[in-house]
This record gives sequence, C-alpha cells and structure tokens, in this order.
Amino acid sequence: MSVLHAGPHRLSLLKPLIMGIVNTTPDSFSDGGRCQDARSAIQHALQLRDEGADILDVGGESTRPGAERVPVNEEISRVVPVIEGLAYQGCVVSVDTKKPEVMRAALEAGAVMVNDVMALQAPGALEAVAKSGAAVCLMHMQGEPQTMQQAPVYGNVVDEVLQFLQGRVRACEVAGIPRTRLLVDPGFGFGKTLQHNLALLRHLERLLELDLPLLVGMSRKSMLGQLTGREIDQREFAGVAAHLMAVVRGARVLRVHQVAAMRDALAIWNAVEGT
Ligand code: 7PJ
Repeated sequence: MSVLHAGPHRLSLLKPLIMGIVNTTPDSFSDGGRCQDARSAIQHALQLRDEGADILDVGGESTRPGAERVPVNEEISRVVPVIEGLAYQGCVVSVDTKKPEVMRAALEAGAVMVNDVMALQAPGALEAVAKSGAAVCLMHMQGEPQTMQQAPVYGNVVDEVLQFLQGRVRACEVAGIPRTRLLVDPGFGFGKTLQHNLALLRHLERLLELDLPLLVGMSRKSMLGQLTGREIDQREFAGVAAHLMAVVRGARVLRVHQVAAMRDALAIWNAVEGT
C-alpha cells in the first residue's frame, strides 16, 4: 500500500505526492497549430515538474460539467505528442481519459498510469490496461459529465462511493490488475452537490477501508467557488486548504493545477509529521 507500481516506476507513498494537471485542449488564442499546442503543453508540464510535481496527468478531453465530447482520433493526436515528449524527459506520465483506444495509444507513447473518471467501465478499458503494468486511478462518478450536476441524489454518499470503488477494485483484480497498481478517488464534483463533496471530505478516512492509496482532486472546482465566492482562477488558497485537509484524513496523491503552492503546504505537513 505504501509503494505504487506504475510501469517500471516504484512510487513511495510515505509522503504525499503531487500530480500536476496538464491540459492539451487546443489554445484558442494561439494560431500556431497542433505542434505549437504540444510544445506549450510540454513546456507547461516541465515547469510543473520543476515546481515539484511527482506525476504529470495529461488530458485531452474536458470532463467539466456540460463539456463537449472529443472524437477518439482527435484526443489521441492531442495527448500522444505531449506524453512522448514528457516520457522522453524522464517524467512519470499519467493519461486522463475514459477511452480504451486513447489508453492504448498513451501507454504505447510512454504513459505509466491511467487516470479514468469512469473507473475502467468503458467496454475494453480493463483489457486495454491489464497487460501493460501501468497504474490505474479508479474514480467515482454519478451519471455522465454532460448531465451529472443536474440533480445528484444519494442515500449515503460516503457508503455509495465506497461500495462503487470496492466493486471496481474487484473488477480490476479479476481482470488481472493487481492491487499494487491501483489508486482510488471519490471524484469530487462528479455528480455531487456541495453537501455531497463536503461529506466526502469530512469522512474521507472511511475510504481508507479499501486499503489503497487515495487520490483527490479539488483544484479550481466549483465547490471551492461556492465556499469562497471566488472565480475559477482565484481558488488557489482554498484549493491548498482543501487538499491539505484531505492529506490529514489520509489522501496520498493530490491532483492540482498549481503545484508550487501545494508543495510548500506539504513541506509543512511533512515537517510536522516527521516524514
Ligand atoms: C478529476 C480527474 C478528479 C481524477 C478531473 C477538473 C475536472 N481525475 N479529472 N480525479 N477531475 N482522478 O479537473 O476540474 O477529481 S477533470
């Protein structure tokens, strides 16, 4: 449980790790085309690495509420050049996708982790990952990105997230993905109201029952806006606070946009904990 197997890498989880978010959706302000987009995504990712990111999570499709779907070939041509560039530089690269075809292309390009908001439920996803040796983050989502925030309902959100993740861990084990390669994530903001998100953060320790590393991502999400009244690009301090509270409750990987701030917060945590 304290070492994650991700391809050839062995990532120690004795100290919390930072996963930096690398977006490869085309920049609507630049007209330099695909190659320029890949170059700037790589440059941004290397900056995150220099700031202290342990893992770089490369995504080519927005999963924000109501976001448009991206065709598989388009998603592949966005993420593959960025993954290749980062793997060449020795980075630990994760791919954020729910499509098995994208998973295969990304693993071929050097990704060593699959971060799937659908927890490998797409047909063929378990098989795409099983033989690769890559790590997998299994995330809980209620509904689909297009509609998930319309009216999320739970009996007990913590119980339901726990049960779902238990089932997906089982499915992975049956498919031949050992627990040493797995992480779990409650999926903040994915089919959840503010009260659901707060209940999950408050009771995050319950998910430790799965005996797997916990990944959380709240960076810039609307729950932070609801609590602070701040716009999306002004939620950095709230994000650091929320992620640190998750660490106190047992989270081991933090998926964030702003790496330097999180690294400083973890320096305090690590010093106080003596890790
Ligand atoms: C998450 C994610 C998350 C994991 C996104 C956004 C939306 N993957 N991908 N956990 N969120 N594992 O960053 O606002 O919370 S995309």
